Amino acid sequence: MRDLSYYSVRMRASKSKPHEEGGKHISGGEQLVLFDEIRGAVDKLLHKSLTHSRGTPDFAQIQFEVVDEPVQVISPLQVTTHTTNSVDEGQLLAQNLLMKCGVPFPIIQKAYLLVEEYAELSGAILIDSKTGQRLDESYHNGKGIRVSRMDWRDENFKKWNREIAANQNNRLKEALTLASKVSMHQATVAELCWSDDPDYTTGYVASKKFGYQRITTLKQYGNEQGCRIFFVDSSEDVTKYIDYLKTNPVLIQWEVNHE
Ligand code: WAQ
Ligand code: MG
Ligand code: MG
Ligand code: MG
Repeated sequence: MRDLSYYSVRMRASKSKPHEEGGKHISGGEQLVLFDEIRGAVDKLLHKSLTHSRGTPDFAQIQFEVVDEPVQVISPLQVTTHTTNSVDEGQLLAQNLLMKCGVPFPIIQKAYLLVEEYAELSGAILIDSKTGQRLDESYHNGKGIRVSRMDWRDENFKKWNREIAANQNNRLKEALTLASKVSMHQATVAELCWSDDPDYTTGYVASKKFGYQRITTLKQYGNEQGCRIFFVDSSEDVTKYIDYLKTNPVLIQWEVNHE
């Protein structure tokens, strides 16, 4: 009988040492595929790890495991692109969008201090949207929470891309997949992200209410400092929230006729 289970395939690559020994994070990736697609997924992730603008790794780990939980299928967030002309303009817009999502300005300021303090993360920082306190410090040696077990089937993504985005870009696919999974959870107030890849300056603010708001200049070209922050409603159970981020399998699917 054909195996219809999904498999989570994950990669992490670093330089100098493995992540847990303090090595520099180079690249990570996660996919959710059928058994027959595991080889292709491993190949893709291997290629991603070996050809990265943050450098050549000397440690990498790729693993797969079967996923037992039922896969939840959700729509992608709606995408809006803001073309900005400077980092200042981009950052100001990001802060305004976060405030619209309900994150008070002093908390946003605290978040930016945390980003500078924890420049070398491979996951996301979780911040209490009311107090600015970091919520994930006791997990993963403070390296941040890595959202996993999510994907967007190629065919459906390509259809969406053709009709909506016209922007053949794997990075957008990965980020929108992650942001859609993260914003689905009621504990997420908003997400702020830009890449740690020196050659990519576009980032976004995402939320269930306002969708995926891309901003083209959130940092200077050449800068290797990235950011991924989830502003969290801490009246929710944070341990359960982290478990959702790491283990709940989610597939993105765009329906042509949905509203
Ligand atoms: N879970 C949690 N945090 C992650 C994950 C993950 N699966 N993947 C990356 N991060 C964190 C980690 O700290 C990285 O250093 C940081 O985010 C940046 O990751 O055109 O490419 O993969 O619309 O470099 C956004 C805009 C691009 C895309 C984001 O992030 C677009 C990007 P990167
Ligand atoms: Mg990525
Ligand atoms: Mg990166
Ligand atoms: Mg679970």
